Amino acid sequence: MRSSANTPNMARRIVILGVGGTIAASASSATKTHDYELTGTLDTVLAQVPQLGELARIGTEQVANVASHEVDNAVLLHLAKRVNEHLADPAVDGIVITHGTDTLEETAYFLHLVVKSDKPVVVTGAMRPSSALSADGPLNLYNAVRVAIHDGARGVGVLVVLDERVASARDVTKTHTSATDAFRALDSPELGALGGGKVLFAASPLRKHTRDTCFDLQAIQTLPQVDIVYGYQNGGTFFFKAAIEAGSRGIIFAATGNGSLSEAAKAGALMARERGIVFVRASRVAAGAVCECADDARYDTVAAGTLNPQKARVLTMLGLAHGMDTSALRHAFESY
Ligand code: DAS
Repeated sequence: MRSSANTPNMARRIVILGVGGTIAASASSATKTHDYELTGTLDTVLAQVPQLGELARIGTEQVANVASHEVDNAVLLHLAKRVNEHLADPAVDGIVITHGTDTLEETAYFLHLVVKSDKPVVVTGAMRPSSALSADGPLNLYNAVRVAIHDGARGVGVLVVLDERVASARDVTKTHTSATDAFRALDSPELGALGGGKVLFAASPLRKHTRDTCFDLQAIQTLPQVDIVYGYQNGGTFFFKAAIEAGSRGIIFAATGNGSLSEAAKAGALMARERGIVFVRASRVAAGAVCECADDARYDTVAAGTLNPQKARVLTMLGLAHGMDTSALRHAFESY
């Protein structure tokens, strides 16, 4: 493991962007770790971690204040724009984002694909509300800033820091509804860890990200509608029809196993492709890749590889926004 630049650095300026989530929430008692409300703001969170001022010079902006299951494409685009604007400022050395954990991985992967800078971008949150016994938010935020001031966080894309783990936004996913170590990378090594007062980087992402992607938000104002249909026994075609009728430009099928297409899903794929709608085979299984197979040629579908359905949706939205067809999307799923 290599480690360096672990010391506080008051020459560095880190901007913390608040989006909301449990880190800013509170419940009616200290023993209640569910059924809480978003009562605070980024300022409330910062007040719990005065030690941040010993790590770097801190700037703040409340970009939104919502539970992350309410984050929509408009919030996503606004956040990404603000991240790029802050990073273009030579006086800013890195960004930390506080975000709800439910859809944190989607926002982090979106930023991983559209941020145009080598400067560190670290996303964090909390599994327990700020009012809880052993609330995890304050230490997660402190650690996120420690990672953001570390030289090893430059040029490695967007990082997710929770529970003393450092993971790539490409690979990390929420694996537990309540445990503080919910965020894990299931198909690749985590990039590092925090321990013994240090940030220890151990790996680098291999796929393209940030400055090396073809995605440029300056060219787009909105993201196309892409929806996820879940696979299960006895599933029919009506969810595919509903997505098509609702105006989806892409359908992600969270299929069983290795992206298996049931007869109903094959009919859904044919209906979609006849209308020019992209159809991506992902999997409801937590780990492992959905591999390209003969059905992709038969039904003109795209295999999601190791992207889970919610991240496949993010990549498909960006691909469609940049005019990609099925074949270009296949390439994107291999590259990003
Ligand atoms: N309230 C949920 C959210 O905003 C959960 C959380 O943040 O942990 O995503």
